[in-house]
Amino acid sequence: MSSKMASCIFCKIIKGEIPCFKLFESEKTLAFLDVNPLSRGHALVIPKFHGEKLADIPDEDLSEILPVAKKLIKATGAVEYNILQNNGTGAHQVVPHVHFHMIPKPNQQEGLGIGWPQQ
Ligand code: DGP
Repeated sequence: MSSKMASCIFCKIIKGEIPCFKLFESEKTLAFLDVNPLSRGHALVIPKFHGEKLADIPDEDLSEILPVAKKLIKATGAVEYNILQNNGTGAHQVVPHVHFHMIPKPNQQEGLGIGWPQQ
């Protein structure tokens, strides 16, 4: 394991060393609530493969990302939303492990209810 991986906060979440509110997990993909949400339901969908930028991730490790983001946004009930992915500090990337933000427009989360956490 590289030292970058060992110190990566999202790799630690994947390994269960740091807690998260998990929304979806498969062999290649994890989705969980953002600790600092921009709106209720703000989630992160990440490949388990460690890479800093989108171009570092093999295509097969990205295959579930958008379908999972789509499922999550449907679960929130929001009709307007942003799917956002930052690459590089100049592009506002803070955590150096590829992640896609799924950000429902505030006050459109009528679907948030049973099974969806309060934030
Ligand atoms: P970015 O600027 O695209 O790198 O966004 C990183 C996001 O990651 C930011 O919205 C906060 C979130 N985040 C950082 N650390 C943690 C953590 O330990 N747990 C969770 N759930 N989210 C985190």
